[in-house]
Amino acid sequence: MVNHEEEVLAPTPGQRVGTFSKRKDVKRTFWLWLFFTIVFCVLGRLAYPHWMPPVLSKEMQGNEDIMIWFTVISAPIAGIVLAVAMESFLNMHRGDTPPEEGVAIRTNTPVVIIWTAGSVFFCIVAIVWGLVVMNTDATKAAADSATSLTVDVTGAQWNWSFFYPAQNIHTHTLNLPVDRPVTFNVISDDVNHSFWPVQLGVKVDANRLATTVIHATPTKVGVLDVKCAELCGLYHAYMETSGQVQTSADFTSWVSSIQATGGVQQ
Ligand SMILES: [Cu+2]
Repeated sequence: MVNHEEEVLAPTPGQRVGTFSKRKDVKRTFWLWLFFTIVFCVLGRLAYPHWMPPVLSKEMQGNEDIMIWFTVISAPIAGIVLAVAMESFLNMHRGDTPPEEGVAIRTNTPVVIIWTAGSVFFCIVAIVWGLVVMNTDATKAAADSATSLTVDVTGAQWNWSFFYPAQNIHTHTLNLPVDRPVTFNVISDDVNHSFWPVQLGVKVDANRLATTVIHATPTKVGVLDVKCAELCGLYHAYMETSGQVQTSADFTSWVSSIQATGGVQQ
């Protein structure tokens, strides 16, 4: 049986979009969305490089690029949430109620389709990009491993120590030559830690009895902070040391100075 009342009143999808887009509150929400989206894009593009630690390696550059572009990609989503919240707040403030002729968003098919397709598209871009960058880094690191500097890293409650096998030196700071790939063999003497040379943009667990390997290629001279990123006991927060990415000549003389004192850094 045909319901004549519904047949007469039900608007076509085109009419629904037309009515929807003419609503004052929808127009205001659109402009608020545009405003917030632009603000987030500008913040992501211009402010992140200042807020993030200095970029001293290819891997850290990859991290920063992903952070910036993920912010830009998610800006429209965050923008619409804030815009709807702000419009609702302003409506409440003015004592307005939504127009009665308005079409509910949750049953508006075009809005639901556009919203879902847009979100799925952004998620797929983010996932594919992340996987490609991770895979490229791993492949590149494997290719570089023949010429790389090796550093054995040991975490223990609550300090880091380093052994450079080719140079035969033991140190408590992490000094590295610029533009030479480094292979870190990471292990723990006791509980689980996580080796995190911040400005190199890599991080890996330090486990007892199992060595984990990670690669990085320093590209710029500068100061390194080495932290533990795994809660490992009472003084976890203080489990940090420093280091430097140095020119090749400075690194060689640093190594020589330690070799001159018996191979153990004072
Ligand atoms: Cu730790």
